[in-house]
Amino acid sequence: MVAGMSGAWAAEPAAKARAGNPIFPGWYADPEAAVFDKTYWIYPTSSLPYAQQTDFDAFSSPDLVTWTRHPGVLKKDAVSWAREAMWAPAVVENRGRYYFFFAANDIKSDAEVGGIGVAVADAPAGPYRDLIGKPLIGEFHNGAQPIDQFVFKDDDGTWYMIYGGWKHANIVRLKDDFTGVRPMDDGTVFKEITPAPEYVEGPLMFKRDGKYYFLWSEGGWTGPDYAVAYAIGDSPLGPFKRIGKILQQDPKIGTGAGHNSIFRGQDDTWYIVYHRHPLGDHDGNHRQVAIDRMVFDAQGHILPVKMTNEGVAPHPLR
Ligand code: FUB
Repeated sequence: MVAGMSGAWAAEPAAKARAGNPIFPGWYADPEAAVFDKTYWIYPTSSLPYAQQTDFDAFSSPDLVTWTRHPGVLKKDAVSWAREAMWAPAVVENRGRYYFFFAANDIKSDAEVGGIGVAVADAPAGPYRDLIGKPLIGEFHNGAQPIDQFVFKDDDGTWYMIYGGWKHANIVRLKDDFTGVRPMDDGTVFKEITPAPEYVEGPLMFKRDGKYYFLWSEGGWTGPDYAVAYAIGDSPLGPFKRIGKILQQDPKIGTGAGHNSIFRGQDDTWYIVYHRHPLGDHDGNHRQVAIDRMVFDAQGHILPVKMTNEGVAPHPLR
């Protein structure tokens, strides 16, 4: 007899059938999706007043349904030049270490200290420490505010970073150790790839069937019209032509849906991870993280995303 059981075996707790949206409690935004060692990770912005945006939490899951919170994986104390407004992580593994790119201080001009930084740790949950002791990109180029970085490795091993607020997007090549940027073949260091006049911020890129998909956010993040649009190109350097919006508010589910990232599961199953405002809530910082399916048609176009309250079914990685 096992303590707490009388007679029959106690039933196993029922597995959670669906994630439910939002996928975890709390005000969080700008979710970065990553997979490390068959575990899903989400690194969001803490959606608080700027002065309180001084810590990042992370969340991990074996199946997209059950999430564990890892508090304070990167803290302002670990970055000497960061003051506030620490935003929009991009996290990658490189040669066995984990690199956490972030923006800090919401700089409005080159006279201010801040911009895009990079921190490093030996495990996905940190603790992360500033890598170079100063911003990686601390000034405006081509009109792009240095925020909202996204980092990806192309098939040839080149690491790229796409970034930019204030309606401009740039792409840079990163040095392999992430301590700086390096010129493109034509000598350009900061190449503008703003895909359309509607572009605002939150760029993301991935490759599928040889094509480069460029996603970004349009509208204002505090309001209901924030949305995600995309383009397809043959090179990460462009050119890109806007195809259309794939994610936007749904009066039955939520508003201000944007600043997304992507999980790719097995068998060409794709998920979009994004933030949204609860219905009827007009506080711009009240943003919550949700996951829904992202589906392609036979021509490789992304179908409009159907936002849900139920979220997605379990999808453990093999
Ligand atoms: O969360 C702060 C800012 O809001 C991000 O940098 C933008 O992309 C927007 O989501």
